[in-house]
Amino acid sequence: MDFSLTMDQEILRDTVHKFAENEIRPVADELDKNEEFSYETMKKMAEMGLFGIFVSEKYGGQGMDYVSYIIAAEEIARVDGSHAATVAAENSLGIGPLYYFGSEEQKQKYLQDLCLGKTLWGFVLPEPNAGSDAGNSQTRAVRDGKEWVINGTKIFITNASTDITAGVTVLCRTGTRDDGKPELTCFLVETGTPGFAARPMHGKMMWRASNTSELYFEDCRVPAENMLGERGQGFYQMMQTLDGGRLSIGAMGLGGAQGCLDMALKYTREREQFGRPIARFQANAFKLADMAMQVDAARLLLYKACWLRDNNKPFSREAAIAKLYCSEAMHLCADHAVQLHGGYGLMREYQVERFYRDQKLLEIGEGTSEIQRVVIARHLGVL
Ligand code: COS
Repeated sequence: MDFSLTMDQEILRDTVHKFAENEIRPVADELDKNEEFSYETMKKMAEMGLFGIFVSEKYGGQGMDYVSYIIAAEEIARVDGSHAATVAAENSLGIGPLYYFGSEEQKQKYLQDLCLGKTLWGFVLPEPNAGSDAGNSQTRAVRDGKEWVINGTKIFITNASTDITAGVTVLCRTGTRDDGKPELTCFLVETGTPGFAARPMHGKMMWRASNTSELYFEDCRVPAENMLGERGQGFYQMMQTLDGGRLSIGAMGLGGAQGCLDMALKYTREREQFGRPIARFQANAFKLADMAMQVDAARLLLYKACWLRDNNKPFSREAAIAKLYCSEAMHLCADHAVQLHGGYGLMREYQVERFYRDQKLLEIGEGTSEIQRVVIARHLGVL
C-alpha cells in the first residue's frame, strides 16, 4: 500500500495552500460580512487553473486526476468555505455534467471558457418541494416542435446568478416511465434565455461570499439540441454527478476541519491562563488530539474514495461515507475550536466563528447526513 502523493499533487497542494493564505485569507472575513461574491479572487483562482482541474486539456482543462482536484478544494476550504464552494461547485457540478454527459458540440461550445474561469455554470436539481426526494422534480419540460418548453422553480443553486454565469443544467420531468416513475431529463439553459430568471438569495448563515440563487422558468424555450445526453437519463446523470460532488463536500469538510485545528493549535499555544499556555492543560490537549485524529481519518476516507474514482471502480458508497465523515469531522473540529478560543471564539475577529457557521452547510448540502446514511444502509442491503 502506498499512501504517498505524487510530486505533481504535492506541488499543487503547496501552490494552492500559499495562494489561499496570501490571496483569500486577507479578504475572506470582509466578503463574508458583506455577503459579497468576489470577482477579483474569482479571476485569480481562474489564473491559478482551479477550474476544470480534472478536465482533459483538449477542452481547456488541467488534465489532472480527481485526487488533485480534491486536494485543491481542501486547501481552499482550509482558509475559506465560500471560495471553496465556488471552486467545488464549478468543477464537480457545473463543469462535471457537461464534460461527462455532453455532446462533442456542447463540450466545444462551453467547456473552454468554463475551464478558463471566464464563465460559471449552475447545476440545477433541488426545488422548494423536492429536496431529499430529488426524483420528485415538479419542473416540467414539454416538447413543442424543435423546442422544449420549461416551467418550474428551483432553489439553493450555487454559481447560477453571477455576472459571469453562462448557463445552467436543469433537471426536468419530461413524462412518465412505463413503471409509473417520472421520466427525468436534463437540459442546458443559457443565461439570457427568455423565460429564465436567476435571483441571488441573501441572508445565509454560511458561505456568505458564495453565490446562491433561486431560479424561475416560465415558458422558457430551449432548442432540442440543448438536451444533455438522452431523454430519461437525467436522474442518473444527477446522481452520478452528486457522487463526485459529495467528494467535494468531503474536501470542504476535511479542509475546514484542518483549518480549525490549525487555528486552535496556534491560539492555545499563545493564550496563557493560570501561568501557562492553555494547550498544556490536559482537557484542552485532548481536544486537540481528538481533532487531529478526526482530520487524519477524514483524509484517509476521502482520498480512498477519490482513488477508487480515479481507478474507475465503484465509489458511490465510499463517497457517501467520506462526505458524511468529513462533514461530521468538521462539525467536531469547529465546535472544539470555538470552545478552545473561549469568549474570543464567539467574535468575528477570530475566524473560527466563520468556520463554525460554514460547517453546518456540509451536513445539509448535496444530500443531508441522513441521506448519506440512507445510501450507506442501502449498500448494506438493510434499507
Ligand atoms: N448513480 C446512478 N444512478 C443512481 C444512483 C447513483 N449514485 N443512485 C440511484 N440511482 C438510480 C437507481 O438505480 C434508480 O434507477 P431506476 O429508476 O432505473 O431503478 C434511480 O436512480 C432512482 O433511485 P432510487 O430508487 O434509489 O431513488 P430514490 O427516490 O429512493 O432516492 C436518494 C435516492 C434518496 C439517494 C436520492 O434521491 C438522493 O440522493 N437524494 C438527495 C438529493 C441531494 O443530494 N440533493 C442535494 C442537491 S444540492 S446540489
